[in-house]
Amino acid sequence: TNNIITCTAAVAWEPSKDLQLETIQVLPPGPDEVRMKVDFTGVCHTDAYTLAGHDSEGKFPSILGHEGAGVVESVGDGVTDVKPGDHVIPLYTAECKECKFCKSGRTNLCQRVRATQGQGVMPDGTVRFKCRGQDVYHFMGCSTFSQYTVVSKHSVVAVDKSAPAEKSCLLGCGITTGYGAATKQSHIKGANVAIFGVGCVGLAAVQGAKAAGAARIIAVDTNNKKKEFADKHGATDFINPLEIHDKTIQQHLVEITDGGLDYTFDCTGNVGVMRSALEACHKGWGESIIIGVAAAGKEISTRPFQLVTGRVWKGSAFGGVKGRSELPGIVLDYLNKKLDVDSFHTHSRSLAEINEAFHDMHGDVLYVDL
Ligand code: NAD
Ligand code: DAO
Ligand code: ZN
Ligand code: ZN
Repeated sequence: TNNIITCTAAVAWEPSKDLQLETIQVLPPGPDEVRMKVDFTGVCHTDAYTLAGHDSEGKFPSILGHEGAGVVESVGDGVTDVKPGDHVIPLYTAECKECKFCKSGRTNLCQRVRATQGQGVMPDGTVRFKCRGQDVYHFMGCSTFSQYTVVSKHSVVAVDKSAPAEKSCLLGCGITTGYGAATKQSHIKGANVAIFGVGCVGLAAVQGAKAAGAARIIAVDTNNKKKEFADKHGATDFINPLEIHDKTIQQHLVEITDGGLDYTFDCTGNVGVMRSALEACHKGWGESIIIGVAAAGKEISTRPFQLVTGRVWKGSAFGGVKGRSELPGIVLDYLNKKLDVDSFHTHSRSLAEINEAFHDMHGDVLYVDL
């Protein structure tokens, strides 16, 4: 089908302004491209960050959104892995299976479409969105705040049709990020773990740690309202660092865990928390995984002796998950009730209310009905 689709999208015209509902034109998919109907999308802090103008790669006007689910409408030449009618999740971390990164077996950070994705264009350097006669940029290779979008074939995966899209969209970013980061740590079975920040990402990490058989799972959050959620997802302890006096949170954690944690995860994006998480690790082997994204220009620090004495500082994006190879299995974990996704779905809104969804995000996980 070589037609142009006319539909509605929420367009980010300029930084710090509300998104504007617009009638847009979505061009047909080119070679190696997929056009999909977006049924549902989540709203993530990264969308808000870019809209606020903090993202150096942020381009305007653009269509934001990267946590979506929907159905393939049409495909361009050279697309064999998905077909019209397939239920799909777009991937902001692509997987081409052919580049040096994909073939390394050591990372999920495919670089095949990375440069153009960062510039807000398709791999051929052009865009598939038009609004009021103007080109509109893509975002993170996904642009899910539109009823239809076009993505690279490397940036989309078909998943089980029985997964409800208003839930499975959440696997496009936050939940997979936390769950993947925890389940991919090779020695987490029987381990003592601390998770700093139990929002969407941190709670999913709690679930991953539990699923992988961690012994003790300590949730650390400055908001006491998160205790109930942490307990429900499998945390064994909850600590509010604001209630620890006369010592640091890392000193307290080291004391109550006979020398420190085997694994810690930062799910806050706060560089001070990242330091605490590293220093709460057990001497000799404890590993701290940075998941949170710090504000532009922020730097981490610790005394190098922390690393000399065996603690390891590392990080991951999208939970280290290879989207096309591994996300269908995570959707099955959800369908088989090994992974709870339903409880992350707290609010429903129409596309017309997307700005309200942004304004509400600071307390809750949201998704938008397109
Ligand atoms: P969220 O706002 O839902 O959760 C953050 C939690 O941290 C909240 O519960 C908050 O109370 C808690 N917190 C804040 N300051 C704290 C402190 N000093 N000590 C302890 N807890 C504190 O956010 P989220 O959606 O879960 O995302 C978490 C982070 O992960 C963000 O920085 C986000 O940008 C990042 N992220 C990273 C990836 C990745 O691929 N690496 C993907 C998605 C999101
Ligand atoms: O440079 O190859 C790369 C990948 C960069 C993307 C890393 C994503 C980090 C987390 C994004 C925030 C959540 C959407
Ligand atoms: Zn996100
Ligand atoms: Zn690749």
